[in-house]
Amino acid sequence: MNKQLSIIGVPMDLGQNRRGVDMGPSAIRYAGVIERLEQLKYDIEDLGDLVISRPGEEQEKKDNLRNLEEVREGNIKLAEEVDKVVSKNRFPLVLGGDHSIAMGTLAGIAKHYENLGVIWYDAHADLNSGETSPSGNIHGMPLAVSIGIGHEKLTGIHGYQPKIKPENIVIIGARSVDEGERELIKEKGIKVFSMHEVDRLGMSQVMQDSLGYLESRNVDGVHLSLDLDSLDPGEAPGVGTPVMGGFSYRESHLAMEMLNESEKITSAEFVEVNPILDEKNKTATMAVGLLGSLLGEKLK
Ligand code: 5AB
Ligand code: MN
Ligand code: MN
Ligand code: MN
Repeated sequence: MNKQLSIIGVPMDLGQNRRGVDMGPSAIRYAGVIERLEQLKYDIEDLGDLVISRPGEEQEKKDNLRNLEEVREGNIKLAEEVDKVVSKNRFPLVLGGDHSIAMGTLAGIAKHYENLGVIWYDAHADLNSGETSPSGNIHGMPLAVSIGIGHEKLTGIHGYQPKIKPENIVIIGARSVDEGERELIKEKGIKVFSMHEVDRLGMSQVMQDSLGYLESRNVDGVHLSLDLDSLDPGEAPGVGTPVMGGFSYRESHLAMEMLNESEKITSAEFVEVNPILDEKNKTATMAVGLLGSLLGEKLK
């Protein structure tokens, strides 16, 4: 694992319609992320939080894309920051904010790779577009946008597209997938380990298969995009779009440890922590625990 790590907070909540997820970076910082990584002997550069501009007066939701201009603008800034971090050969760690920020993170990272792989650890597939979305919320679209599907104002962020190939994606934990997303998964042959597979095979096998799949794709880097709603809402209640039947903290811990052992992860983002909906900052604390395992915490 690259021990030179840069942290970027992104207080973005415009990709969905529940306030509070913009406080995610603060909550994760408050849960002790920096101290935790310092103990693991990382050389940390904290770039602070990006400034996300608020929408002016209440806007009309054009093309079924809520806050399109502001979400685009925030992601353009994020892509530039992440790009600089990768150019310095540092590991980018992005703290959200809602999941729409994955568009900017991937835009900044992917141009540095020939064949980037992505692990999407989420209760959802985030493969909607304005045409298929039941909500118009852009946090349900970043994976589609990153493979070049969606509004040009989003797919074109950072001046190139697509960012990633659909066959280099592994979705883990999906249990709430919309009709249009299902079709896209089929059409593009996207690899999905839904909750069904995790129940049948167990997390250990699923992680082994996921890593094996990406290896067979000859990826030259792997980005982990971890949405905290992948966890069961009973354990991690501080998320805006909870879906029951999720991962336990222990299962996710194991997943993170296996990713660490693989030494394949080259960038990561932890998103969708909403402290207003949380209980005593539990969800942010879990995010920090998982991050610790991902980045090498071990008992022996
Ligand atoms: B999240 C839903 N598919 O598009 C939609 O939390 C939920 O980033 C999206 O995974 C959830 O609105 C987006 C119903
Ligand atoms: Mn989700
Ligand atoms: Mn998500
Ligand atoms: Mn969510």
